[in-house]
Amino acid sequence: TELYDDERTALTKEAFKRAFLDNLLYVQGKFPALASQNDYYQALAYAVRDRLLQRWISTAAAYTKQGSRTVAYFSAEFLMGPHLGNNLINLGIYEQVREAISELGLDFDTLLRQEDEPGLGNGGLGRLAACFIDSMATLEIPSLGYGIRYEFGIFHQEIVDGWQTERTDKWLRFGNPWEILRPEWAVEVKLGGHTEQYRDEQERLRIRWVPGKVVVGVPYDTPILGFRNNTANTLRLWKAEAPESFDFSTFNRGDYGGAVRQKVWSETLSKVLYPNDEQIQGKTLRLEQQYFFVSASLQDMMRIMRVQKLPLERFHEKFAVQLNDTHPAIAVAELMRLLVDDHVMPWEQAWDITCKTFAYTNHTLLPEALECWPLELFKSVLPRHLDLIYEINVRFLDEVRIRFYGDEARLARLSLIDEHGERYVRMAHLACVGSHTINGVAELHSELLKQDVLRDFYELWPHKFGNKTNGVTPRRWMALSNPRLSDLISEAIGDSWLKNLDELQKLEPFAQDAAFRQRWREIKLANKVDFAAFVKERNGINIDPASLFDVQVKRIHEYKRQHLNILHVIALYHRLRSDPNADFQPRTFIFGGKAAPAYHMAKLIIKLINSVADVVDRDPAVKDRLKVVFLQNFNVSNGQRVYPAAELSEQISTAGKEASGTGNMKFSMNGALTIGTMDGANIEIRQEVGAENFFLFGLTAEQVAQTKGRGYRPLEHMTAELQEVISLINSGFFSRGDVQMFRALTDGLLWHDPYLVFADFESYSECQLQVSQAYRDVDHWTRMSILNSARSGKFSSDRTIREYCADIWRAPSVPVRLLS
Ligand code: 26R
Repeated sequence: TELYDDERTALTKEAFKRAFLDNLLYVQGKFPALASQNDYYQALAYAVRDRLLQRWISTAAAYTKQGSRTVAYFSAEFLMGPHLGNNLINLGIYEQVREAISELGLDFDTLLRQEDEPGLGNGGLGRLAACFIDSMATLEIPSLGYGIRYEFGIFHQEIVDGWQTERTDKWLRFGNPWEILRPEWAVEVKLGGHTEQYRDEQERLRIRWVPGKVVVGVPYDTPILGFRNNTANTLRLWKAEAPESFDFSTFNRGDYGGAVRQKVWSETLSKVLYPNDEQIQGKTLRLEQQYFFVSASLQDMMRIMRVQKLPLERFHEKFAVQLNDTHPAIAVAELMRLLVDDHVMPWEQAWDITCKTFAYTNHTLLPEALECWPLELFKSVLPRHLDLIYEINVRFLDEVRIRFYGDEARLARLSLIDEHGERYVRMAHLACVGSHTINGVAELHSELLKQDVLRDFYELWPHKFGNKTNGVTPRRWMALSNPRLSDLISEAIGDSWLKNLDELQKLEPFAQDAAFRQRWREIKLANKVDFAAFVKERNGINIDPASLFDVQVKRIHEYKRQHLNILHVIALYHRLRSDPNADFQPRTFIFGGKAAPAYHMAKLIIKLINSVADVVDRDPAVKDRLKVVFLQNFNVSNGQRVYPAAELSEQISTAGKEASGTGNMKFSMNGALTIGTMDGANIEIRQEVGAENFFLFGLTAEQVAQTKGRGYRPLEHMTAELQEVISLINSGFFSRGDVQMFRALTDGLLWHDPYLVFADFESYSECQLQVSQAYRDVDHWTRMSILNSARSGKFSSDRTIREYCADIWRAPSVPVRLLS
């Protein structure tokens, strides 16, 4: 007998239509006449899901049979973006399904847009995790993504009167067709309380953790498809719930209120994603979230070993765990606890297994982003882990003492406990000590890690350090988001580039082909027209598709210097007003990004951008030549619209501050040119595409350090034009006469600016002039654009994942055969 019913899951158009209409009735409970667009979306999603499950089961069977080595990617964030379009692309049925849906008289794009994207991440770090699990599935690497199923993801941004306001992100409101609940694999996680000694039946002295509370972690699984193979890996996200026993016992004592409070408290653990601002430092709930998902995941992995009848002594052979920043670093102590306390393994053996299991990726050099937990807080949440960390630290420092005889200062610098003033647990140090490999996310970043932030660890263990330059998945960021360009590329060089992005090189000769260049331009123009319609709908303003689309989309942060960009826009405005007949290349400046809710300066920068946008839009003197747009609620879905339409990509961080950047890669792949500093992966992009196809400006990381070393004095960099710009802002010109509104911003730039905006202003302005000139030579610009795409192969996350596999995980691929 056939295990799977072909009728139900066949990929033909007819079978698909039938499944879709069936689902409308049997899943959504609606007739076409009563169905909303969302009902149709849900019906479509379930039809696609049915077609994933066969792959998912086949993959599980193949991995179980082979007892494969498995990568566990631990991340507090997975910024997945919408699933439907991506799954259709990976299944290879996008066009077919589009036709089926339109033959049923429905608008396919409208249905795709119904999906509330799972925004379970802040920005770069969370989106990287999403690209990585896509690449692991495509490369057929057995892998599990482990994280938290936040009920509310990153907040929804709305601009009101130019200011950012936040609304909760209710992405689960209409249900989530992509996840499957696995209640049978729920686990208990302890928190708080105290520890005590006891003797077990064999009279051994042991430690018992008596928790103050217990929560249950319930796994929700989402299948992650490989691109046109049979692999469907798993993203396993934990939801926190109250243990039944707890509320029943409280209830039985007649304390209904207490039972409810217990339940409510338990569920807060997975309630909301923290936006990454400094305010999260020291938040008990944040540490509890981290421990919750890490403990649940490690217990789940031990269950898998039990099922596969593998002894725990082989944990590090079965699993390679990657720590996505220090957010999951508590895993080092938790694995020790599980092995030593629960499984009575000798310390030395447990430590050996632990160090062979973990590897740590660092994602930032910003000192304020390095996680440290006040000792008292840590102890109140994880009393047993604090003792384990002390023990790890004592043994670690013993080793250091012998290596660096008499160097007391070094011991203090390396210690897992910061003892200058209030005492803290240093999570980066725990991650370094418990990992066999430590990596940064771009060449420069990895070098700076060794020289700066992790210098003492580098001197101790140089062999642990390496680089893994980030990448992005070309499936979502080209095939799905830019179908016009992808079709042209496939027509020119075949379609295997989507699996092997280096093949884009084959486009190089086409840069010399006038007819091809013409089509390349037409596609960019069509994308710009689409985007202009979107802006009209969202912001109510008209932007000219013939103008240069200059885009900066990313989280708002002073180090990313959106204010450098807007100061330059004001300078252009000033030039146009001073000399109305000046020769001027029309430009549309597009901004987008969220500010952390408590980051006041970032919010002020948003207000300034919107204020300039408003003035410029109302001023007939600059009409059609200068436009500024702030795109609300920049997220994955909006990103998919903006990258294909961009012509100039703003990557203007202070050199040495942006660890890598990944938006920079998405732009370049889609044919935008970059104006950027020597920072993060910009350096490698420039290296790949060629210096002549990249607009470079600004101080290098070394010059930044020197400038600061000498004592940076912004006024030394003041030019006449910059003076005009600052005066205009301070005069209240952009704030209806309010001369105070932007004072905090301008004063910062004038008197104490760690990000050296003035120091780079002239170089930036000068470089922007070159951009405008280059844009006027249409053929030259198009050639540069084609070469940017053609030479972006390195920035596929497939390349990145291959390197992690070869150098860190040692995880071979396991092809999957479809069971029928
Ligand atoms: C302020 C503090 C609490 C904090 C700031 C920023 C906490 C967390 C973050 C997020 C960091 C770790 C992050 O997202 N880093 C980004 O990682 C990307 C993927 O590696 C890089 O491309 C990007 O350059 C880097 O900023």
